[in-house]
Amino acid sequence: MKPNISTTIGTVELRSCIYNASGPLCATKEELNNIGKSKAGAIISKSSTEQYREGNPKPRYFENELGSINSMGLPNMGLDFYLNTSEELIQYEKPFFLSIAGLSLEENKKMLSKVVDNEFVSGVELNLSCPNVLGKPQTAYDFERTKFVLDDVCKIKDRCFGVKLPPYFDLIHFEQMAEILNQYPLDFITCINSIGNGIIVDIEKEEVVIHPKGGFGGIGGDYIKPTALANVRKFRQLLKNEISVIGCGGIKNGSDVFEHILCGASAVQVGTQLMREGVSCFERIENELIELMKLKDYLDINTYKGKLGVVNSM
Ligand code: HRO
Repeated sequence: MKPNISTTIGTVELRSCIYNASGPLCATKEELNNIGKSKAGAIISKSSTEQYREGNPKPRYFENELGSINSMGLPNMGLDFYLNTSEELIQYEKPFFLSIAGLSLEENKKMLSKVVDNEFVSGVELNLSCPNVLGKPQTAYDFERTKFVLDDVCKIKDRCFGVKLPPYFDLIHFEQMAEILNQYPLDFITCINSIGNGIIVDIEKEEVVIHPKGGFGGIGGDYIKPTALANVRKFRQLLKNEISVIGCGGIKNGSDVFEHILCGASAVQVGTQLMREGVSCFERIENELIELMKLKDYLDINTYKGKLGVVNSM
């Protein structure tokens, strides 16, 4: 029998647990339609602000064989564009998630109130972790502020709703954040956003590789997989069952998906590899995951989700 890789986030059903990360190749109509036509299990938009944004000056994206660095600065078409596009995306018969990243709490509340009138958006991912807007801190590194934001936005949300988190590195921080998240009716968290404010060096030129912020930017790809897996694992252990964990970070093949699911992910998002390979990556990664599950005699992802073993002491 062919293994089943479907999943459910809140009440939203996905045929495949593999889809795109908010960010790469999901800002324009053409890009969103391409994800719709692909084997991705869902479509998520580039994080949206209320108004159109040009983003940071170029060059603002760079990749090498180990991963990527970006300081895009939230280039997007503005909320109305994504709400208007949502109707045409229903032809693909897969969920459409809207990512929002308002530059203030008021902006996020205003955008969420607008979503209430839209019947085509399946769910909302509130980005609390953009590392690249000058002068704006990553909200989810400020625990009190995160609670303040969730208090407000959870009063407005009317459908599947979750937050995109930055990576944490200290076990106490996982506990503090999980304690906050467990107080709210969230359907999911997505972890992780890029690791903020790294640098990649061009040895020949003896220079950084992107322009904004003197070369500092969010790191993605292979560089961040161990950190992503640790965040998925720790939050799965600490969060109530109603909150699904969506894994993001370093996924480029079927075994990467398998690792994220073993750590507790209910679904996974592909970022850097989507930029490299285009939307055909979804079919390839899906086939690789199915082959691996066949080898291991797993008929669906729930049979191994979160079941990562530990090593006994000698
Ligand atoms: O647009 C960006 O610079 C950006 C965003 Cl919003 C984000 O959430 N994560 C990232 O790596 N880049």
